[in-house]
Amino acid sequence: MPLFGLAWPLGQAMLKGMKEGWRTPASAWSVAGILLLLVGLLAGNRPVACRAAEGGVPDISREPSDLPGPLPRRAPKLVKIELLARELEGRLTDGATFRYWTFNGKVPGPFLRVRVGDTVEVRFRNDPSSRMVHSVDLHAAWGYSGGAMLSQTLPGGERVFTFRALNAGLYLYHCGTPVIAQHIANGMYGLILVEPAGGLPKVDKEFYFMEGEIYTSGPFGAAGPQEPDLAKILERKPNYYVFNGSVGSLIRHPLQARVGQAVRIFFGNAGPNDSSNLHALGAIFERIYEDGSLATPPMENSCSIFVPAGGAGFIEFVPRVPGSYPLVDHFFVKQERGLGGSLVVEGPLDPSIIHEGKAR
Ligand SMILES: [Cu+2]
Repeated sequence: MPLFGLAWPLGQAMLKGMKEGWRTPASAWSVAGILLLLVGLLAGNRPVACRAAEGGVPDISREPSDLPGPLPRRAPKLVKIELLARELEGRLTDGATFRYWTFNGKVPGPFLRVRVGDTVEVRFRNDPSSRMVHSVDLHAAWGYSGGAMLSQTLPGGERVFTFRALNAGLYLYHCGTPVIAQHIANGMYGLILVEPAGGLPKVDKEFYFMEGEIYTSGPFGAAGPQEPDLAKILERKPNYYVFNGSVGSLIRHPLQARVGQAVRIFFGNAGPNDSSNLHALGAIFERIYEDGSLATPPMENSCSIFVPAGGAGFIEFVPRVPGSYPLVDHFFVKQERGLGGSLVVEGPLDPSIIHEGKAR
């Protein structure tokens, strides 16, 4: 069985690590926990017995303006974060649903915002209705697989761990439960920003969205409830590419700004397999923070940002011309598989920047 074939070596590696001494009472996965995790993995591939009605399925996509604002200037402090693993049927596209695995019921999970030096207490719960073990691996945390070793949680359970945010930057977080690629593909990802001591430069508008792949039992466009398809994940053959978890989410809820406003977009690529080449047709990104790094000066003036699978980055620019800017991955075939969004800019047009016809 291919699934067990993957899970078994992972379990063995964990047991080996425990024997070699990195185990502490607070950090170890118990042998019983690993066995339950494997049971959960196997159970997770069974057909779903109970489905939500097609008409009443929730929209799991987070709106791109749904993120907390900049932190006030302050000294490092204790910050408490709550994450809830929830599995739920959601709208994938018109006429099709998908059984998502989420943080807090939305894709991506909440935008987490802390300051460098903060102590971050993470309370991780797995909803009683879940059928899988879940966890969280925050790339902003040092050690213990970013907390994944401290947060493997059975349905109905709760774990708490605490880390100190040592390195400023923008980082991915994701479920760290094997088969990790499946937990990511099903929707368990988000971003955490560790602000530098002085914060980021002030802008007028901030947005947050992520690209991801979805692997469904039926082909692209198939109607009805769709099951996650692990075999297609392993073959790297996604049926869908999406922004914020579902087809058309950033068209129904576009990014909105005005001419002359300073805009910042926090962008992550969940993958789990493919890299991303974010581009907005007709826009030029004026500052590009590749790999989410705040330790080096941003690159200036580029039309796209490259984000590897599991990476994050952000861009800043001032829209100069009103209109609708399609948000795409310049690997354009993805647009034929569901990807797409829109930045809508309102305001006056300066025809000296662009106009139809001969130069005036
Ligand atoms: Cu998970």
